[in-house]
Amino acid sequence: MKKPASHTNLPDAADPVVWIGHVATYDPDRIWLTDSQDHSYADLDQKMREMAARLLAMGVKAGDRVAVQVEKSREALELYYGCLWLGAIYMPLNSGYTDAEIAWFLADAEPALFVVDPGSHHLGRDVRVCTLADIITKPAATLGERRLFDANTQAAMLYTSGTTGKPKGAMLTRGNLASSAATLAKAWCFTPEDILIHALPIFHVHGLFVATNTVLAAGASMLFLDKFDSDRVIDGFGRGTVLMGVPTFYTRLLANPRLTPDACRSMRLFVSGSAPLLAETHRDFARRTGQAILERYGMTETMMNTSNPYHGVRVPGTVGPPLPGVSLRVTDAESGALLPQGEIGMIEVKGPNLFKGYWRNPEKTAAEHRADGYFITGDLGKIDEAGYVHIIGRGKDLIISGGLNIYPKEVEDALDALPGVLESAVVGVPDRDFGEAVTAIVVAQSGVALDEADLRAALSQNLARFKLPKSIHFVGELPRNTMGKVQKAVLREQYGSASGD
Ligand code: MLC
Ligand code: AMP
Repeated sequence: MKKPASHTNLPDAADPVVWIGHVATYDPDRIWLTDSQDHSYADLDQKMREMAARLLAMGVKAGDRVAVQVEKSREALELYYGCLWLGAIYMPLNSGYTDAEIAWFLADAEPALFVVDPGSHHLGRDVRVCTLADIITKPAATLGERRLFDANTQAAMLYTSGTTGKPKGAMLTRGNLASSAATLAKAWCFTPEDILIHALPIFHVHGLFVATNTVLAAGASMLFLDKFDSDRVIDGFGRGTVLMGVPTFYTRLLANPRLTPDACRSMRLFVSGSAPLLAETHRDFARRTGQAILERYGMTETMMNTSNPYHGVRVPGTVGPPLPGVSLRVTDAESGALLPQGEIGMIEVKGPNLFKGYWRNPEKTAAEHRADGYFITGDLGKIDEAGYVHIIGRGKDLIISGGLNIYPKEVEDALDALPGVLESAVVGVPDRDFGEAVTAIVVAQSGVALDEADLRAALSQNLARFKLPKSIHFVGELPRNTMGKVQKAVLREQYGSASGD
């Protein structure tokens, strides 16, 4: 007899591997993922074990890093779960990263294996490089009993950049993945009947953990699209029930005349996160579809922190109260003193969602935590009388474009290194499509005439395309305050009108 799987009868304190095994045992034919065809939980359980057995045969052990830079595919997810089975650390990398960017991650993480797409220019590097097909066609080793790992064991490593210095590897534990997914499955009322429309990339917390693990925690299914395309997503609304997206998904859906209440008839939940959702987008979407987007707030180091309620009022322009188990406070950024309710300050969080620290970087780990264990997010906000968190701005110099983070310093350094560039400043300006658009203001060396297209082409040698400035302006000098610091607010004001029209 089939026993329905749901978050109410799944084992507690489990992790994604246990959830997969549980559904595969009790409801093996239940669909896990649909791409060009349906794949059941029993298929997934088998593929996960095969991946683990093949990785083992290739010499990968628990604790080894497996770096992965591949296009989105079901096999990539099976590799991720295979790593979890084995206790290897899954390390996804943005498929758009250039050679120069990749070099740093490989040197820092020292992976045992680097998995790439066929034809990748990374083949032949100084690390062991292979493709997914190489793994899948390898003979498998015999898997013994599955080793049990405690919640504090590292499961994944995701690199995040910073205002200064090189990107840091955030060490996420099995407990982080499990607690976050279990909390979200409950908070967002997932059941085995849910079908998530998955249109996010799978190299970030949002698409890789929030989306796929919440589905597993509920024994639900997903419709797996290779990328976001508003028409294909609207096609999916006919049988999907939940969409998770960044705000750009919602502005692009609104721009599609096929978005109607009838088109969304099977959908019960639209979630937005990774970047601020304009209150205007929230209201326009509600007007067009009759559905209130549920906005939540998270980050790589903290997984999910807050969420508007499933039952209850979803307030546009807020990210809702802290999720169960998460403690959140607002402090004075300098002194760390707690601020009275309603005042704007630094958002700090603590809970089972918090990462283990930065890879081989205890100084940075310590610098971003308070003595009592709270993580300093770098986001500025306040808590209103109803307990809802409002994100007011960022204490960190960061641009979020279409849900992807770009640190201006990295783009400025790349520009300044180009011949003929004296100095540069990079700012984010409002953009209808991406929320914020990377804009560069450049001063040429005396007597040199610079060309925008040439600069972009030169930058693209070293920077992923999403980091490239959408526009470059040339000026004689940068505005500076009396301390000599570039006045970015002045530049944002000056170059920030009507972008993205
Ligand atoms: C693509 N481009 C971008 C871009 N995405 N430029 C700036 N910002 C982006 N986000 C570039 C492309 O390289 C191309 O340039 C040009 O812009 C147009 O591309 P496009 O075809 O319009 O892009 P598309 O493929 O449709 O991608 C847009 C997108 C995608 C918004 C659908 O970026 C996306 O899926 N974003 C989601 C990111 C995400 O998952 N974030 C979660 C982080 S986790 P060119 O020059 O090549 O022609 C996190 C924690 C949390 O933050 O809380 O969730
Ligand atoms: P990342 O480092 O890629 O994980 O990005 C995390 C950052 O995204 C956070 O620190 C916030 O600045 C931002 N972010 C995530 N969700 C939201 C949201 N709902 N509203 C505003 N900013 C958000």
